[in-house]
Amino acid sequence: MEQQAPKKRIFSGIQPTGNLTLGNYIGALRNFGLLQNEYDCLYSIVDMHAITVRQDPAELRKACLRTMSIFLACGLDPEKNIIYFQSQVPQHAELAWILNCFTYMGELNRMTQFKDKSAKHADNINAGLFTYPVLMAADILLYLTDLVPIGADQKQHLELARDIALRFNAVYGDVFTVPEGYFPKVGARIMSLQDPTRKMSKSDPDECYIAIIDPPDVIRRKLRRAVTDCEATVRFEPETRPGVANLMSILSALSGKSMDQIEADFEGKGYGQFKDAVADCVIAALEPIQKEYDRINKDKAYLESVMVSGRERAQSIAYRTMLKVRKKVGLAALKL
Ligand code: ATP
Ligand code: LTN
Repeated sequence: MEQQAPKKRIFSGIQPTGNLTLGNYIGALRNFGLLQNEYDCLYSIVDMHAITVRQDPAELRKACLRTMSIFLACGLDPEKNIIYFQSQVPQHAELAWILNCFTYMGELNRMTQFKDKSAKHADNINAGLFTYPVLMAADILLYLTDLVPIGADQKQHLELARDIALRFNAVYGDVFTVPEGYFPKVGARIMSLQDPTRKMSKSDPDECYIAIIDPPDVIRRKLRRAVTDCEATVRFEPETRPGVANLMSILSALSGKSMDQIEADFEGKGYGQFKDAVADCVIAALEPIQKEYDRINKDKAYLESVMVSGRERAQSIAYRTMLKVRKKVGLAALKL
C-alpha cells in the first residue's frame, strides 16, 4: 500500500491582549480555519508575549479564555488542531533562552515592532519587549513548523526566525525546519479606522478598531466615523487615499470582490452608501462567529477540556524537540 506523506505543519500565535480585531481575523484567524484539513496545525494563545507590556492579571486570564473562545467560534476544530496556551508548555521559554544565545543585538535593534512598542510604552522598555521576536522564533521552531499564517506586520519577525534557524542548523546540522510565511492576498495589513497610515491594533483606543465581538450597531457607527478624505469617490489609491483604500480592502477580503468590481459598484455613489455597504458586509461576516462565541465562552468546562488536551499534545511534540536541541548544544541530559 502506498504510504501517505506526512502533513506539513502550521504554527501561529495570537496575543490575548484586549479584544481580537477585524485585522486579526482577516490577517490571520480566518486563514487558520481554511488550513485545518490539509495541515497539521498548532494555534497558540501567546500569554507570555502579552506580558511584555503590563497587564492586569485578572483581565489577562479572562482575555486568554476569550481568545480561545474566538478561535473555536471561528471554526477551529480542537480535535484537528492543537489549541493551547503558550505558558503551559514550558519548552517555549526554555528554547527562547537557547535561541537568545544565537541572536544578535543588532538584529533585535532593527525590529520595527520593538521601536513602535517602545515609543508606546516609554515608561516600560523591558528586556522582554526587546527579545520578544526570539520567543516568537522559539514558538515556531519548537514544532518544526513549515508554514506560519500571519499578517504583514509579522514578516520581519518571521525573517528573523528563519535566520536563527539557519544559523543554528549551520552549527549543529539539520535540527530546525526553516519556516515560510503564509500571507493573505488582500487584507494582510488592515489599517486603523482613525489613522489609516497605521495598522489596526487591539491595543489602540476603541474607535480605531472593530472587535470581532462588537455588536452590529457599534460596527456601523465605527465605520461611519472612519477617516476618509474629501474626494468622495471610491477608488483604490492606497498611497494618497489610505482611508478609502483600507475600507475597500476590508470589503474585498470579506466579499471576494476585486477592487475594480468595488470601484464599479460604487461609481457615482458617495461615502455614506459605501460605508454602509462595508458595515453590512462586516456585520454579516461576523454574525455567525459572534453567535458561536456567546455559546462557547459560557461553557467553561468545554474550554477547560480543550485547554488540557491542547497542552498535552503540544507538550509531547515540544519535549521531543528539546531533547534533541539540548543534546546538540551540550546541556546536561534530563533524567526522567
Ligand atoms: P497588539 O495590539 O496587542 O500588539 P495586535 O492587534 O497587533 O496586538 P497580535 O496578537 O499581535 O495582534 O497579532 C495576531 C495576528 O494578527 C498576527 O498574525 C498579526 O500579523 C495579525 N494582525 C494583527 N493586526 C493586523 C492587521 N491590522 N491587519 C492584518 N493582520 C493583523
Ligand atoms: N508576534 C505575533 C504573535 C506571535 C506569533 C508567534 C505569530 C507570537 N508567536 C508565532 C506567529 C507565530 C504578533 O505580535 N502578532
